[in-house]
Amino acid sequence: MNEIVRHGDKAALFPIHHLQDLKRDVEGLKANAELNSFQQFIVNDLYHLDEPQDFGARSILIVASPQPSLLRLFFTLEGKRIQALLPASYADKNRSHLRVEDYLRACLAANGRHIQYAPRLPHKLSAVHSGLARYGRNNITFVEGFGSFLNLNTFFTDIACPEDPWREIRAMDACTHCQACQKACPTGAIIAERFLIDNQRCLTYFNEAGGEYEFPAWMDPGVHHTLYGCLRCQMICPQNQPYLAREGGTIEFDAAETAILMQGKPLECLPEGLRLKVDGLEMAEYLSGIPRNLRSLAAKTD
Ligand code: B12
Ligand code: SF4
Ligand code: SF4
Repeated sequence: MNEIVRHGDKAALFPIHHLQDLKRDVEGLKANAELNSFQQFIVNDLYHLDEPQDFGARSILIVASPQPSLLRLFFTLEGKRIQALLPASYADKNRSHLRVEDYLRACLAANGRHIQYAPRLPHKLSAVHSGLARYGRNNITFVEGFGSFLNLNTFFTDIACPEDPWREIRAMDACTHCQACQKACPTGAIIAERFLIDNQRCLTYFNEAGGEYEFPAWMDPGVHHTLYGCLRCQMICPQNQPYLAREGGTIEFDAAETAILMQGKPLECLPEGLRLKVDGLEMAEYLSGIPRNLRSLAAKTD
């Protein structure tokens, strides 16, 4: 834990037997909540709640790594300079667990202990049960000192867990009399009647999708503000106000680079300079949707 704090992260550890409780939660959700097809896919196919076979796991470690709030990207399309925000957590999405794994392995190797990345555990549910985080009404989790601007990573470990921090899931007290995120959600994904959002209305669900998908007809063209992802329910949240000013910087894509990105080609087809820039932002998996998203942003600022 000292090592984790030394690296600027926060974490909690809970005994492996709570995997059964996570399973029960998920079964309860399946039985009691009306899940849309994407939620059914997540709970049935994406989650993987079995113990690793390679070593005797004794606990689950959940690590929160703080991120800046956003990055400001600029593109030049048909002579016009367009701003596209990027939630900064995307730019560290796949690397954050490697960084955490690196420093943890170095520290644990001396004690003969193991860790194994567990990307298919429900991160938010684990973080909230462990006491590390609380749910917000926007269904994103908040960690004290970080707000909701963070990446969560879970790991199986064979570290003994002398204390059991497990608790019932809770929303932030601040949500009791607040509906700011619900009102700010541009697509009506945050619902007044129930806590679980309709993730098939979340702007992110649409703008992370591949270029073969168009935005639905019901979506207001004015909603777009990011290259992908969405910041509305996080930026409006009073609990995030102390962290908003911590931006990750500005990155410019000139007219030639924008023109190449507008072709929607994969990473390996990009010239080296642009490839490095795209890779640095972990944008590779979203390249095919970028032409659609940039066109929508350009149309908006007309
Ligand atoms: C699939 C996915 C998506 C999908 C679906 C999101 C969704 N809300 O279902 C899409 C592509 C839309 C998406 C969007 C985003 N995502 Co995402 N996503 C995931 C992923 C892979 C699984 C999420 C999931 O389990 N959904 C299924 C639902 C059922 O689970 P849940 O949201 O936890 O729902 C629980 C609550 O509703 C609770 N509940 C129900 N009733 C009640 C009542 C009360 C009172 C309480 C307290 C709780 C409660 O029970 C449910 C679970 O049992 C995780 C990574 C992972 N492996 O966990 C990242 C993850 C959740 N995403 C993340 C992020 C950052 C985002 C975005 C902010 C990206 C952006 N736009 O910038 C948005 C946020 C959208 C939102 N409001 O949720 C981060 C969250 C970090 C954080 N601070 O919490 C994660 C953890 C990735 C990571 N490694 O860091 N995401
Ligand atoms: S905006 Fe208000 S209701 Fe939404 S997560 Fe933040 S405190 Fe909770
Ligand atoms: S990320 Fe955007 S679209 Fe999704 S719930 Fe939050 S405000 Fe709504």
